Amino acid sequence: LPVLAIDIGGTKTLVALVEGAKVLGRRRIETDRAAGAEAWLDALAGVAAEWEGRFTLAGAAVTGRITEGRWSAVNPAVLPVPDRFPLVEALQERLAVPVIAANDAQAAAWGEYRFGAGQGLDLVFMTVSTGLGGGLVLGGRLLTGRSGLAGHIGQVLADPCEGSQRLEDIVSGSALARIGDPRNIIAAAARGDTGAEEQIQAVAVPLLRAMRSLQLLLDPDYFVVGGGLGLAEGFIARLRRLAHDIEPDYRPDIRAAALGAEAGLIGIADLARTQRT
Ligand code: BMX
Repeated sequence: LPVLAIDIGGTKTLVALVEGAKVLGRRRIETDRAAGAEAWLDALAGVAAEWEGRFTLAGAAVTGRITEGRWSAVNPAVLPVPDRFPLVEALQERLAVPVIAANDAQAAAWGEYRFGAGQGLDLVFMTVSTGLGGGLVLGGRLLTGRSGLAGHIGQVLADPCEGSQRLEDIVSGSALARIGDPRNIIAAAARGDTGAEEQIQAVAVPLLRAMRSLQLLLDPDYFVVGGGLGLAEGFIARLRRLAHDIEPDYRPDIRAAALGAEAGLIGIADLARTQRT
């Protein structure tokens, strides 16, 4: 039976009916950042009403962390989620079916492992979107960690020896948006504009350095990259080009998310079915 899958990000919310790796129907709404959690859930429940009776389970992949069914922001600048919001309970009230929840990048990592780019292998998923998210599937297991934080690569200090900047402050759609319109910058770089190319490199180089560190820490089979900026034209090709300078054993093998923007939806639907979180 299909699962109602929800993906709440810092910019957009997706609501879908998912069966296996197939998205039977999908709606997109803007995440009204100022409206607050109750309003976000009301909005998505309104959309889900269209499929009432067609699902008996729901899964929510969300930006931020999940601890015992409660939702909190790790970086409120990505989305101002209230502290320890009872997400699972609040969704169960609205949808009247059992609900599971996980971090968005963790869910996407699982989706890619099960149905996408990384089937059966150790993978690190990274989403370069509003923020910078990450998820780890090692030895066939999705790591969520002691308190839901596992995979939060965006929160790692960009330079552990100096300052308190997080990697996400440099590597994310929001970081690029501080310089200019990300769409324009990406298009200009694709045309060969050197200024725009430098601006994208300022994102891509520190991301690749983080991947190199993770390669040494976990030695995964590959890295799967998703997210609006991650999947933008030329971004992964650029990462791969930069990776040529890394010696082969340390070099991350980088792939695009095979499930694209639906990795989180498909992953959380599978987790809901198999109750893995
Ligand atoms: C932030 C953090 C992560 C999330 C990542 C990508 C919050 C609200 N979010 O690092 O939990 O996975 O952003 O999120 O603390 P997105 O909304 O950009 O997809």
